[in-house]
Amino acid sequence: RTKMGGLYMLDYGAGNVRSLINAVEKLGYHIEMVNDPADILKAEKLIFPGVGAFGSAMESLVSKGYVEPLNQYIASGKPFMGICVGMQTVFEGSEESPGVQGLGIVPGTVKFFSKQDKPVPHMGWNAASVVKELKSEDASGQAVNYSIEADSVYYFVHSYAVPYDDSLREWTLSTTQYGSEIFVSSIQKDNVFCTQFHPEKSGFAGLKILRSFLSGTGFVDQRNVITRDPRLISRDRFTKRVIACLDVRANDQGDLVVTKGDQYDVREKNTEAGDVRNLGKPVDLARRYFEEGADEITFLNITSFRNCPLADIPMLEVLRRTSETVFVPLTIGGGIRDVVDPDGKIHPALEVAGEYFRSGADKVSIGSDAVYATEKYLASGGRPSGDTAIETIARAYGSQAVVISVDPKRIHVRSPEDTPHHTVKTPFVGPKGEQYCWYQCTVKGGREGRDIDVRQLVTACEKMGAGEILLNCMDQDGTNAGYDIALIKDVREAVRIPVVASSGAGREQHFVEVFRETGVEAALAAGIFHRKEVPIESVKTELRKSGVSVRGIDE
Ligand code: 1PR
Repeated sequence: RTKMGGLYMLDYGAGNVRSLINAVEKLGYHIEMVNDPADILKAEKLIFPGVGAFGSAMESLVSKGYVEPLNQYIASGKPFMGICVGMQTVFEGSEESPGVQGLGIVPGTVKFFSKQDKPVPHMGWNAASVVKELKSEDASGQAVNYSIEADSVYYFVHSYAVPYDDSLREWTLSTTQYGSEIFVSSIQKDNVFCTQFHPEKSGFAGLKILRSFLSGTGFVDQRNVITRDPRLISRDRFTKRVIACLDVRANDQGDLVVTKGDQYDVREKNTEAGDVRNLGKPVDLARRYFEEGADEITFLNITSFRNCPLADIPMLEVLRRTSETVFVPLTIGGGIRDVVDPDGKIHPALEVAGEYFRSGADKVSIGSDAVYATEKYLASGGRPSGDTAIETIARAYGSQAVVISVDPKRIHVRSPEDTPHHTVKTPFVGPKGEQYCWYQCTVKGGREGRDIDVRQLVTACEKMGAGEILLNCMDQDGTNAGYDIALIKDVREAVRIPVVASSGAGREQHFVEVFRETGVEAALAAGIFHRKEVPIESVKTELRKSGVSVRGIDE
């Protein structure tokens, strides 16, 4: 391990910084946490990975007495790197938190993305077009672009950004286009380097950027830099995501294994005992999928409804170990709700989620509890109560960190008039030839159906602050027969947040079909990857051939 003295991270405890620590350590550096204002002035290099809302980030800086030393540090010319909200705080303010003053090092205000032409948050992989280059080799040897490359894409997750305009020209290192908006995706001037995207979550391409910051001198002489007009080179290169999902549970011997059901039944049918199907070890499989090009990994702890003490320690350990080798976003689902320890101690869902974020999760996925929250929401005539898991977690960690996992089941009807629920015309006709169905929400891993439909659930959850929908379909799960296109299309049209299609993928063409016909942002599969029937790379090759933009494997 290269010991670089004086590398510090400014953390105020608002989310997943473990991934950044792991990324830095993987690159051979040791990083220390800032514990008090004096540490900031001691630092030789400083990284500020902001998470959560702009206002709470600034409030933490103020209350901890970090603002003054931070300004002093930056003015001293020592290398500074801000990530995501850490970048936003160097501006003057943000529409997210009106009236809250930013550090004001860079002129301009962070603005909300327009939802007119695209889902918000901007969550996924997009390019960063670098607009600065060196006139000649810089004497310091620092690459002006910090290894941001034209043909790579990087992981973004945010609802607010700084729109590009010419007053920002001297600060803008790269711009990114999302829909019709061009925003500043990284800034660089003298010793300041910030990215709106997450290098620690951007695979090998992101690690290169971190390495460039860590190993470089961190200072670029501005007299040596030329800037191009971003509007001439921008185009939207937002990609569709391919997600590998690992259903995890303890087998009958008590070991955590990756399992996979057929329509949610995970027990072997050909053994007398009906053992839990074992498809591998969670940490190893996640690493394999990362290396094979998965854009995201989702873990679902599928038996979490059988009360287990906080925080199902083995699952936390799985996350911690996974985040040491996997540098793409990690989602964890199963058991995100208020839990009661065997000794009666209550842990609110917010605390449970916090444990997962600190262990390396970027998002939590809520299943059963989202159904109960929706029931409560509907019963109160559509008024959010403010105290559900969705709301409390979204408030503290941001909407982008809250995924709703939906486990619907088809209920066939002859005609839409036969049910008060929202129906869809389905090619999967019912036992009596019914051509319509409504999608019933279930809880407890599909064991119990409730009287609400998927449309009710997703629209209510969006209002309560969820940032993404993970849309399963119990009837398709494990069938390899393709996604339920009608269901997915219906949900895609009902909400503005990103939707992940799930259940039923059996071959490459199914991914092409689901993206083309529904417009979803991501498609998830489990069985075909676990059984090595279809490699992730061939899914992406097929998608690319069909004109769907996807991230390549960058190493
Ligand atoms: O209710 O918040 O504790 O969450 C429980 C979570 O566990 C939910 O996200 C629920 O979807 C999941 N879950 C519970 N039981 C099962 C089961 O299979 N018995 N897994 C289960 C559902 C998830 C799917 C699967 C796709 C793709 N499986 O995401 O990975 O259908 O499969 P395929 O590509 O092989 O067709 P809570």
